[in-house]
Amino acid sequence: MAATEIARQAGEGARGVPLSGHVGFDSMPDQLVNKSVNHGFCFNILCVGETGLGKSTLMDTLFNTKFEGEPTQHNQPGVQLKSKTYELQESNVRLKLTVVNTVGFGDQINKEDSYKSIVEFIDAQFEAYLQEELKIKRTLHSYHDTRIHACLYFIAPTGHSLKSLDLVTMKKLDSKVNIIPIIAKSDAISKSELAKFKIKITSELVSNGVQIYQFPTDDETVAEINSTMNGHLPFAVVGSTEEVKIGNKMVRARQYPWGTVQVENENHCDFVKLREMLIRVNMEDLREQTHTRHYELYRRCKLEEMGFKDTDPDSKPFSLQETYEAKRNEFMGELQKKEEEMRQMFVQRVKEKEAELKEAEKELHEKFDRLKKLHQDEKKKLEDKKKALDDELNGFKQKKTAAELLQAQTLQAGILTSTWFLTLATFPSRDTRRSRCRRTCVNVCTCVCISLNAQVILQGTLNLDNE
Ligand SMILES: Nc1nc2c(ncn2[C@@H]2O[C@H](COP(=O)(O)OP(=O)(O)OP(=O)(O)O)[C@@H](O)[C@H]2O)c(=O)[nH]1
Ligand SMILES: [Mg+2]
Repeated sequence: MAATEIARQAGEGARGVPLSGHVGFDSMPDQLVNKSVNHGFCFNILCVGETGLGKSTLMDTLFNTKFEGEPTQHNQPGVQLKSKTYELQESNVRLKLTVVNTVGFGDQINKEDSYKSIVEFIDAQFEAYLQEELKIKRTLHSYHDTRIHACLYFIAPTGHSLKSLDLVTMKKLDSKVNIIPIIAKSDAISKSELAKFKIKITSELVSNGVQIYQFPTDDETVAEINSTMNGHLPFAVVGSTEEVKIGNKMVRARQYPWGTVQVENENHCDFVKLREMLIRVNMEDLREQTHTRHYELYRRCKLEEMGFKDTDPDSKPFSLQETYEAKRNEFMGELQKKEEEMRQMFVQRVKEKEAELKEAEKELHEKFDRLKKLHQDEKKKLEDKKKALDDELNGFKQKKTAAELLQAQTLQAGILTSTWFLTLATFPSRDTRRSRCRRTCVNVCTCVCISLNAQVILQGTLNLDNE
């Protein structure tokens, strides 16, 4: 290579110098290959498609193995993403393959939100990678990169057109992942219908602005095959792990009463084209596109959202430190504002609470006064009642005394009368009789008087009671 050519390739600012002999850095590509082979590769495929469209069968057919894909029921409440990672080895190359399945996709009556969990899953993988990148102690060389490198979008072989669900989902995913649309179970449509179906799908994708992955044509070694294959999209595939003897060869095929569909026969379906493009020719490009295009977009949006930018308003470079300080000041300002707002709110709440408490206190005082008055009234009533009862008791006692007195006097009068009659009978002397009789008369009269007096008192008491 001429010195000028070397200088041109090295770019401006570097001077090309010719070598006088072999140095050895031409082994760099080999070193790179060896390093990559030792480290191993990882590839992540997302299969989006309705339940039972042949996703698991196609994965098994593509990698010539049996992954543990269980059939899904059609009664899922929403779309769930299930990922499984497998270690594969071919010659001395190890591949860490992750297959992500959209379980329950297209099974709900309302399919409006079906794409959401897929978008969230893809973003979550980007976020995990970004977090790893932003760590102070990064371990990206040993980090298991789970970002989706290829999304195989399974289209049902209706022969009509794309469903709204397909268009909406692909539109939501096209800026996040490399979409490769494929017509699943393509043995279900005739050759002429399939050709029309492909044209219809392509025109619908174009008219709806859905960006599907284009096999790269910038590398001249694969430019021709890739541009031819771009014209065959979407690939119409058939999957099968069943082996059938055709001639003297065992081939993977699907057998029907009317004939056999050979999976790897390019006249029967595009399975071979898909395998060539996905695995044998463009696997590295898919990985690269994921990192340089889709992840880069996610990272840029995320960092901008966080307030990071490359240039200030005057288009001068803005360092990370400056961005951090600007963001920090902004944050502190906001924090202070929030603190002040909260303080004001607290004072306001305290005032409100105080007013409420004062109101409650006032109400309590009023209630207390009312109860106190009620109690005093009640007390007065009880005292009056007690006084009346005491008076009644005193009256009763007086009546009892008078009654006892009357009873005693009546008894005494009776005794004296009996004594007088007895005296008359016992003392015959006239004088004695007269004096005794007089005394007895006085006594009787006294008794009668006392008795009458007692009766008057008693009568008076009764009258008083009646009043
Ligand atoms: N006609 C036809 N049938 C297929 C094809 N691929 C798979 N099948 C059949 O379709 C049925 C479902 O295949 P799966 O591979 O389990 O489909 P799936 O999409 O993984 O299903 P879920 O994981 O349950 O959503 C099976 O009976 C397969 O044999 C195909 O290319 N053509
Ligand atoms: Mg499956």
